[in-house]
Amino acid sequence: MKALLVIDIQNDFCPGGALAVPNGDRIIPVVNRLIDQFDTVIQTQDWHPAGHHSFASSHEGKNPYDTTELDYGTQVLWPDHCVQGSKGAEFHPDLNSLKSQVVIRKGFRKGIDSYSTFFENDQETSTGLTGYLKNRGITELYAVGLATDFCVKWSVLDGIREGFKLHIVKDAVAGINLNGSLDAAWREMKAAGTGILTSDQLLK
Ligand code: VGL
Ligand code: ZN
Repeated sequence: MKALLVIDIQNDFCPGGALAVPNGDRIIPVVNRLIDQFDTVIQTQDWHPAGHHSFASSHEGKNPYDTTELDYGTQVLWPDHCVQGSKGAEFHPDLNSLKSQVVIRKGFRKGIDSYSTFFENDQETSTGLTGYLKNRGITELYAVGLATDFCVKWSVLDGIREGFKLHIVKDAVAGINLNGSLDAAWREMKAAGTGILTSDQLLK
C-alpha cells in the first residue's frame, strides 16, 4: 500500500517565514491535488522548543548558516524557526491538512535536530514512523514538501534504508540550496534508487 508523505509545509519555510525556502509556497496547489488522489496522507511538522540547539541564536558568536559540532556531528545553524506554538510552526493555511491521518513532529528535543522523519540527526533515535507504516501495511511512499535538500532528502534516504520504496515528486518539492546542497541532494537520492517523477504522472 502507498501513502503520500507531506513534509514540513509550514509558514516558516514559506516566503515571509523565518527560514523561507525560495518559492516554497508555489508547490502547495500541486501538493493539494496530490492529497486529493491519495487514500493515506502522512504529514510532518518541524517542531522545536525555544532555544533549540540547531538555532544560531543558541550559540554565542554564531550566525545563521554557520556550522557547529554537536555530539552527533556537524550541524548547520539556522535562524530560529518552527518554534512550538508559534505562527511560523503552523501548517501553511493554503495546505489541505484535513486528510492527514498522522502528523509526525520532529526536532522536539532541545539538543538534537531531526531532518529526517524516520530518525533524528544522530541517525539512531527513531521518530516511530517505521513502526506506524509497518503496522498499517504501507510499503511505498511518495515524498513532497520542503526542503528538498534537508528534510525531504533525509526522509527519502532513511525511508529507503528502512526498507520502503521511495518516490519523490519533482514539481512538489522546493529546496534551500546552501553551498550546492540541492544538486548534491538530487545526486544522493538518485544514487540511492529513489523513484523520481512529476505530478502529472500521478494525477488522473
Ligand atoms: C528543515 C532546516 C531546519 C527542513 C528543517 O524542513 O528542511 N531545514 N529545519
Ligand atoms: Zn528545523
